[in-house]
Amino acid sequence: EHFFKPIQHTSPQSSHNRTIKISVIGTGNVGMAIAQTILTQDLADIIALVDAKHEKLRGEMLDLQHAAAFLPRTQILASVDYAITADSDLCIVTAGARQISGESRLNLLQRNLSMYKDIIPPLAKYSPHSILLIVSNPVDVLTYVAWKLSGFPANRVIGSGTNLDSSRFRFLIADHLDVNAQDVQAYIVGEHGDSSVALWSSISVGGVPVLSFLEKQEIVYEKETLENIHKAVIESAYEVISLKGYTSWAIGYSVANLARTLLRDQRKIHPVSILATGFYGIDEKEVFLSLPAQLGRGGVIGVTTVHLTDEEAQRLRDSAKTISEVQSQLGI
Ligand code: 6V0
Repeated sequence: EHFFKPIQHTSPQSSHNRTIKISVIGTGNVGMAIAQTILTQDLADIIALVDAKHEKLRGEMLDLQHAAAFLPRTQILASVDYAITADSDLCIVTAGARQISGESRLNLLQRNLSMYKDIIPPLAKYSPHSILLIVSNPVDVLTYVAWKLSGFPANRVIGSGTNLDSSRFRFLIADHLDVNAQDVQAYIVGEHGDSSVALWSSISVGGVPVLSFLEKQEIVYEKETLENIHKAVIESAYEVISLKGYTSWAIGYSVANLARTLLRDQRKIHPVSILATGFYGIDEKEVFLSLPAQLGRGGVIGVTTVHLTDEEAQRLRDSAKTISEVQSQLGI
């Protein structure tokens, strides 16, 4: 019982309101950018942070809590114990091992796999109805790993995939054409990173389809420009990492945007990593890669039937095969 009572209560305090809880696993650069964007955008009532490093975790929690006077009221929890994630609506996993110089990608993946064996089962146990949103790299394979380790239905396991690549693409097209990036529709699909596939025919600005316009006018030069923009997208992560050491703000906003669509049932279409078997001729049994998917409160609602050229479809199927081969070496 508190001595100081600033409020004289007129109704019993209720705790039965439906709360939205988001857990963020891994409080490195990426996890904290996501947590802080979610906080400022008022997307959750409770944010639970989990990391393996106790001091760092407590430091991040206190630092965010100290901003309470300027933010929507959100309870911020932090612990190395997964019990604090109980009853999450959404679990976002950004924990990842750092690549040791000279280390192969497969070895890095093996280390992330063993990390995921410590992370995913307790998350699934404490929040059996949650949606899992995977961010750690290689995101497509780790989304598959999370699906396997959680036992969740595939519609509730999503990788952030090419959502970020697509927003980089939209920014660069907007910058080139001097328009607002929100008026640019453009999708990059497939594997997150080097072998991603830009869907040229999906590009439109304010409803004007760019490719068919250029083809009608026979403007070859501009098509090359678009291809160079896709190359720039692929290079942009490397560029940011070489300049500042890591990427954080754009992935923070892009994941917060996914959280909003999922938890507020916005039914928006996002290019994210989902179980891709059966779409666009992909016949590998258990492969996750990014396709334009409609998302809502239940997770993945469906996949849009965008037009793919034969070459684009072939590149998607090649990526599926590569990912599947990597997965077969994991032994899970
Ligand atoms: P970071 O700053 O090294 O943070 C990683 C965090 O994970 C650290 O705080 C670690 O303590 C923590 N961690 C390590 N092991 C465990 C464990 N077993 N349990 C809990 N926490 C643990 O890395 P950063 O935040 O920069 O990147 C995180 C991951 O996101 C990496 O795999 C990146 O490659 C990936 N990204 C994915 C992107 C995408 O578009 N999908 C974009 C950017 C980064």
